Amino acid sequence: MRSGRTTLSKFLIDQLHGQTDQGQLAGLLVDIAAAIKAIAAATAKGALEGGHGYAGGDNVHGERQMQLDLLADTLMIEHCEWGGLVAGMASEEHAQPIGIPPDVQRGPYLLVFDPLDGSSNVAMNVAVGTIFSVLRHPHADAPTPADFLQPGAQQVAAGYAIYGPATMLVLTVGKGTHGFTLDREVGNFVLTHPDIRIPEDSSEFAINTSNERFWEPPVQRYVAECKAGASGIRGRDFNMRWIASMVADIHRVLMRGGVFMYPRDYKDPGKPGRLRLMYEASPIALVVEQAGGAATTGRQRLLDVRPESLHQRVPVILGSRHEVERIARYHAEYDNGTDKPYFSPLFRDRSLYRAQA
Ligand code: AFP
Repeated sequence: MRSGRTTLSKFLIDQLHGQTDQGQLAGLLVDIAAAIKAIAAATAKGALEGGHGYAGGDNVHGERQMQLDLLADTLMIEHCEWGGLVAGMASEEHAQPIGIPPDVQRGPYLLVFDPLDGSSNVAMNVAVGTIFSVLRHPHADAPTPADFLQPGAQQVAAGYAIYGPATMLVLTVGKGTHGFTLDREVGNFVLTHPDIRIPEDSSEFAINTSNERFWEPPVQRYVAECKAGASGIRGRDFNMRWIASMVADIHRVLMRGGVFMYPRDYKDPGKPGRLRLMYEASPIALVVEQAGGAATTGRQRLLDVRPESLHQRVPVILGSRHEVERIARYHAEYDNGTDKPYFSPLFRDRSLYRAQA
């Protein structure tokens, strides 16, 4: 690594050295970082400019769109569409992929993003974030929606920004996970958290326990064992955190370990999970795996899930490797009927719980 402060650009020159698309991938990540700086500036204004309220409509998922959702979405598009580096983009805020302007050269990448994750928390001044995923565009023609439907393992880069007390950018290009802090005076992202490693063991879990009655038995079993603490089979006390802003919950897991769960539940049987595969689960799964953690639906490695649609939802369990492996084992034991009689047979056989991830 070069001497002095390592800025994002310097870091990318070193990380991507020798890669044939070094300049292009670095260029796109720098464009994304520029968008993130602009979104950071907008979120930091708080209510001062009156732009933090409800935008007056719903997005494609029927969720209330906040003014900042729309602004962040526009900023991502504007910063990334002109560089000749993307062939198309897809955003949580758009039903269909976003084309690039007709007079701009098509680039080799597809960019998928959630412009402002956790935006329902903005009014409470809770940390929010941006999540992004970079895929290779598989051919030279204009992309079709099907071109975006690549499993997370094929991502060439992924990451997130967190707009907290400090703005941080955490990313991976498949060579570890690295964190940068925005130096606001200078306007640079500076490498402050090289090679983040998630501890393999942890005594902290994050889940919205108000949904407990809707969870599948393996998740109920895991959380019940954590809550039993030192007097239960885990033999130690666990702590719980839930910020309800995925990026903030994930950032804590990266910084000190833990397991984050938004599992399958039957609150709304039509949805196999709350979080979206392509611009929430897959990019975060790559970041977590590259930091030594694990990421699963409970029944399948998240990075192996092949998307069937752009806005597909998926169960998400990720973080400290040994805890995630335990939860995956509980799912397997439940599915093949070898788990302890933790729940009554009547409960076990409910068909809703038998659906596959
Ligand atoms: P918003 O972007 O609509 O605020 O949703 C954020 C989120 O998808 C994710 O960041 C949280 O983990 C999750 O919602 C929290 O959901 P609950 O309110 O159901 O706990």
